Amino acid sequence: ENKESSSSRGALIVLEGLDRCGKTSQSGKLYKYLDEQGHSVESWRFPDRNTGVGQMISSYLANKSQLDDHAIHLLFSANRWEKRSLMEEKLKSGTTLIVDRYSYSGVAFSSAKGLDIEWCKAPEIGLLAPDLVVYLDISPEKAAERGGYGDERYEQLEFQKKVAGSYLSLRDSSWKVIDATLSIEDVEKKLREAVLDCMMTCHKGKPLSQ
Ligand code: DGP
Ligand code: NA
Ligand code: NA
Repeated sequence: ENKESSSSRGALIVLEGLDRCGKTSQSGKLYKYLDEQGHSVESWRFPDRNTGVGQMISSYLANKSQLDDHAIHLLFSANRWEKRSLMEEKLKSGTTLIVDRYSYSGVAFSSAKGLDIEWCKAPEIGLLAPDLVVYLDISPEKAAERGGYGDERYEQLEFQKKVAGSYLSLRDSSWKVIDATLSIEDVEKKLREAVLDCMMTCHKGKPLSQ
């Protein structure tokens, strides 16, 4: 049984957190659960490395190219902008999107480099506002212990400490914070509860705000 009526819109669910917080595997579990429940749902992630802009970002993250901090910031933002109309289309047609990283990553990672926070926020204005932001909370030290970091540019303890500080300053009361050091099953359960709750609200006709 499909639980959504054709007139109700999908929810924009964003997962945020430090590298190695478990976001990506939790997004996958959440997607599988909602899909099996009969919801129209898609799993997205930013950066989307498949576009032309995404390939420039990917090369930068792999340390294969160098870019000015402002320039890469704008590319990350452009990567979200190039998906905006499709995102709106999906949501309006009733598909819920689970998005692994969004504008908060943009602001948290770039402001951690010392860029002005208001400057960092500016290119994000006009992107669709999430219905729910879930922050998977883990200390930078604990995250670093998890199977070690890969070779990508930002996966270093000292930098992740700065990112954690930036995220903390961005958090507001609308964020749902989940302790990412709980068992995988417990995180999954808490995430499901938060998301199902949000989806009910969206389906009651809450507008798609910006
Ligand atoms: P991921 O594919 O989720 O591992 O993300 C790749 C890396 O890029 C990760 O260290 C987080 C970082 N990142 C994600 N989005 C942004 C963004 O918008 N701006 C900046 N500066 N970094 C970002
Ligand atoms: Na990563
Ligand atoms: Na990730």
